[in-house]
Amino acid sequence: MSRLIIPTTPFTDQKPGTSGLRKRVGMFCQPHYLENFVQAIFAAVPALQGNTLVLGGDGRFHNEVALQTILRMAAANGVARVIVARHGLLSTPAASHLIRLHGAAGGIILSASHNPGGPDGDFGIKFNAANGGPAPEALTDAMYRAACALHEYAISDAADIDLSQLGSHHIESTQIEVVDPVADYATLMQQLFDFDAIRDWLRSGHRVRLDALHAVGGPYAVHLFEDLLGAPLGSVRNAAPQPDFAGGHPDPNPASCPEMIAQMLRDDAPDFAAAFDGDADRNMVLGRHCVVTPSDSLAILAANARLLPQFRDGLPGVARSMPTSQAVDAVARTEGFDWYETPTGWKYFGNLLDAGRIALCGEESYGTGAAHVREKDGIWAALAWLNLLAAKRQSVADIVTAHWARFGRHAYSRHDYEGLSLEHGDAMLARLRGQIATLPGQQLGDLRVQAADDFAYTDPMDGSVSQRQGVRVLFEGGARAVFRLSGTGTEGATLRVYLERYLADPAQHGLATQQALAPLVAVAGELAGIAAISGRTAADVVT
Ligand code: VG1
Ligand code: CO
Repeated sequence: MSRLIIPTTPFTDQKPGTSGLRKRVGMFCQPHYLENFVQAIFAAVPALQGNTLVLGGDGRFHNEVALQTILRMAAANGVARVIVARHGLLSTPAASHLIRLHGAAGGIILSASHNPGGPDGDFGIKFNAANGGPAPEALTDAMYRAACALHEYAISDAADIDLSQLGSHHIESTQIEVVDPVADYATLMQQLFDFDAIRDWLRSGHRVRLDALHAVGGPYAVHLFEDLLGAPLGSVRNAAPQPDFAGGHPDPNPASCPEMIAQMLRDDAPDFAAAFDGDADRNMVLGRHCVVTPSDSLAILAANARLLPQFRDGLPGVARSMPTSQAVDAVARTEGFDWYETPTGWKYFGNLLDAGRIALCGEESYGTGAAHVREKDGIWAALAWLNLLAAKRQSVADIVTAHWARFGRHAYSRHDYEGLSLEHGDAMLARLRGQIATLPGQQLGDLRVQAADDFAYTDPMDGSVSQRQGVRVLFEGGARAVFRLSGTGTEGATLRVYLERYLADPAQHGLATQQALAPLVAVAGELAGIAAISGRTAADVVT
């Protein structure tokens, strides 16, 4: 075994987006591409030297090859100990937990989350800091600077480690420990929820369907829902992780899971269903005849927090990403706790969670989580809902309806325009920004603009400022249209249009979402100049 120094030249496109560096697999397979970025991580995080690193991935194509490379690089860069998941399979929330459990200096997670996998799909790498959370902007900026200045990297020429067996190995003087992350994660979940109550609820004839979409959540879901909670075998579908997610899109939303939605709208549907994404941090929650929007899910968990053992003492506060609906704000106002509005991406919740200002947070993009880790957590969210169902003994649909009756309904939808050219995406945002000053007071159809801005966020804990996080147009009566460009895509630009309308009157609560939002969709399309600039007349994905 020896430590090699390999000369290299920088790749100038290694700037992490909303959640790490995501590119096509082919990009990551080219010589030095992964190595350069990993060396940039070591350069930006000197604390890894002599310390512990957690390592794993979502099992997508190229996962294991990349993990073996990172193990050799960790050894050559002086990491004292690497905790790596068996078979290299580590969900994002479980990675966050392992970092915290072992007091690691950080973790590297190989995932492109909900993006498709396989040889022609996407690959990704993200770094989580010592608190277990995604690297904050200052750190990802430092990685990008290091990547742009790189001229060599260090790597050991040691042989591959057998990741299929638990145990301890060495590369150079670095200890490599292969661990079972499922067991540790399950132990954490058992501390947070009333497993006996959920078991009773299941035993009393309720049925559930969990869907891992052939991604990394499968082994976690089988162990928790079937082994520990006693759901019948087969309750977890598509449980075996596959490198190409069986050709599917591991994205838990109604557009990607039509069969699941169709099943849940039937009279003989299970009582509860949930699906998870590629790295098991996202969740979609469904009941019989009921699709719960992520924004409503967050609000409902907040309103019922004291029924969950984890939140027995109440919530200090909650946070949502800016485009997430204002449903949780209404709960916070009524219940008298603080709420925060942060930019898109889980990294902005970290400081608030660390400081104990919030204990629950979420995003409209099927992400919900709490203070037990520093990532959103799909399986946790499903357990939280099951615990709620067991405690309330009501159906999902009844819980949602009762919530709307109490707080009003925030009808909500996201319209994505995918595969736009970068020029068209930028032109739409520029056009929106150009109107901000003149929009307030304008009457657009039956909507009157109250305020408009380009969202900026000042972190209340460290004072860091994040500018240009999305254009918000707020209308009188609580309606909103929000526009931003995706930071996780790997091709062209994706415009995300987030639409929300507040329906106070229970007589309107039964309205179909798209019908309720139709006037807003038209106004938003005009404001961004979607058809004028790109020729598109409808969104590609509506969730
Ligand atoms: C998307 C979502 C965002 C989420 C991010 C990472 O980002 O909108 O809410 O935090 O994905 O989630 P963007 O920039 O494409 O809108 V995951 O589960 O893909 O790591
Ligand atoms: Co994800």
